[in-house]
Amino acid sequence: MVMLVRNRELNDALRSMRFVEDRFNRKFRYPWTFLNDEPFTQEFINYTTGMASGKVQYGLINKDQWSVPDHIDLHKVKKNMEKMVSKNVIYAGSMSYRHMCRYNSGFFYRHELLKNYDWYWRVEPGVEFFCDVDYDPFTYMRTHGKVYGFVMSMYEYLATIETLWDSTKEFVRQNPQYLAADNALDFFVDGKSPSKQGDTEIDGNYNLCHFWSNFEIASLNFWRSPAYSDYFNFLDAQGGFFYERWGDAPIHSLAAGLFLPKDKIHHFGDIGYRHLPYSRCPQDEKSHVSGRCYCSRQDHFDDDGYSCLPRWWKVAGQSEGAGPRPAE
Ligand SMILES: Nc1nc2c(ncn2[C@@H]2O[C@H](COP(=O)(O)OP(=O)(O)O)[C@@H](O)[C@H]2O)c(=O)[nH]1
Ligand SMILES: [Mg+2]
Repeated sequence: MVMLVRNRELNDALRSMRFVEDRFNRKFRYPWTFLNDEPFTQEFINYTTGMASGKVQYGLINKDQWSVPDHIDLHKVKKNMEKMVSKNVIYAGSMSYRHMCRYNSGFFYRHELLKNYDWYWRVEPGVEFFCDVDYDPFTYMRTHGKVYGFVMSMYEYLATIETLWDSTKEFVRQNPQYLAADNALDFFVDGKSPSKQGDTEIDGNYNLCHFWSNFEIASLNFWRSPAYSDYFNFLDAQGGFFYERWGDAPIHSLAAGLFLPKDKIHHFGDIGYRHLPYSRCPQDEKSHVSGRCYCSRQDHFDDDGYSCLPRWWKVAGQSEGAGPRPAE
């Protein structure tokens, strides 16, 4: 269980932990890893240690992974930030948000404390889990050959990633070997027919669909792979983390969708989840009559107009709804 978090978010961190522990982890006792760009306070450590059912570890982020690289033109960053602020783009004026997105994109999986792990579940402060998870999702991922797991999917704000798609296309042009056969390009580009083995280029316009990365259950080794490392380094050299405000969500999503066969991406249809302003609640009767879930079925982001999940169901060839509940 991995949480990147600030000291002042202690209460929200405890709230997320309470949900995760009650719904899942008290049976499994997976260790928690907390990461921060500043040292954790003793209070933060004491309270989160108390809430955890398993081991806890606290990591400080290296300064050089949370600072502006030398090749970035700070004058241009400032000018672009002001432009984005005037357009009311969310988090447009925040430098720390940019560091956070870059860290989640390119560094967390290389942290010393995660060195011995293959899998992680990303938990953010202030989220809620509505349903018991009474099987081990890590085991599910491993035994079913899955690499990336998500719960919600939606459109990104174009103003935050204006050149991300062009950069991604350029990266794939230069590195066609990384484009997976049977990738999920048709999730990102409308009207695209499913890509076939032997396709070495991607084209079309990005529809902004991505997996919401505040929840992720995924393989750390995918981010450590040559394909993703090269992709991150390429993007970092473009400077879009600072000149724009590239988020880790579209970057993780594009990488998973292009460098993996789509059947390695898993939608956790059985997980009830809230990260404001959205929540989703499994719709199948069984999840409710069994008492497994406590949530309102009106909290149904999946087929909201802003959700990309209907596209995912089509791309993945899955029927809509709560999705199959993994066998225990
Ligand atoms: N240590 C640290 N964590 C941060 C910082 N900014 C954001 N985070 C964490 O990064 C994640 C995303 O930030 P959040 O404020 O939830 O952004 P949002 O979900 O996109 O609205 C959360 O886990 C935050 O606790 C920061 O400056 N320092
Ligand atoms: Mg958040």
